[in-house]
Amino acid sequence: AHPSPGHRPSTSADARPSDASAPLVGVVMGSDSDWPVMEAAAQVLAEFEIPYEVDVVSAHRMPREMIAYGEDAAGRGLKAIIAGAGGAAHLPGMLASVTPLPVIGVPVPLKYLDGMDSLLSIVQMPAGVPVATVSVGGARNAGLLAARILAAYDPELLSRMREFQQELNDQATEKGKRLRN
Ligand code: RP5
Repeated sequence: AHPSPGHRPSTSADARPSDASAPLVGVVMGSDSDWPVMEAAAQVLAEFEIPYEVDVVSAHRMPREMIAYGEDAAGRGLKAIIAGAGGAAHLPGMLASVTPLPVIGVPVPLKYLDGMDSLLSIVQMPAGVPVATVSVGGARNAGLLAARILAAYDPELLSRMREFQQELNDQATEKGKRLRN
């Protein structure tokens, strides 16, 4: 069965690289309060039938577990990590500091500052430790970026990505047509 949003498809304990359904993307966040934003990343991974896992790994409230998650991620077979956090959003950067995998950061907007605090905390990384930062609340694009990273090595996924892009093109073309008529 393919993962669906809201469903936790696997845990770090049962994920093994040899398992065909082992997660390829880790979707993590600083708190379950980030889930309403982060759900869109999981949703699009499910649409592309990419196995993923979901977890809360707080940089500040559970630093040891957070470091262990980053250190173990590649060995467990993950190919990319999507990390969302709000406010003093250190999770994506800290994970990037301990994993060789690509990390995609999602700035989660909180009650104050419109997510600018989250954005700047995630995007302004020191040289040598990259985090691919999407827009504030841009979890769907984070999922799509992870899909593209995997698609570069997976012809079948690459062709699904091309179809997806064609659909976007068709939809935009259709909107223009409706406006003109
Ligand atoms: C951050 O603090 C989390 O990523 C979340 O965006 C924010 C608030 O967390 P809660 O107080 O709602 O658990 O670390």
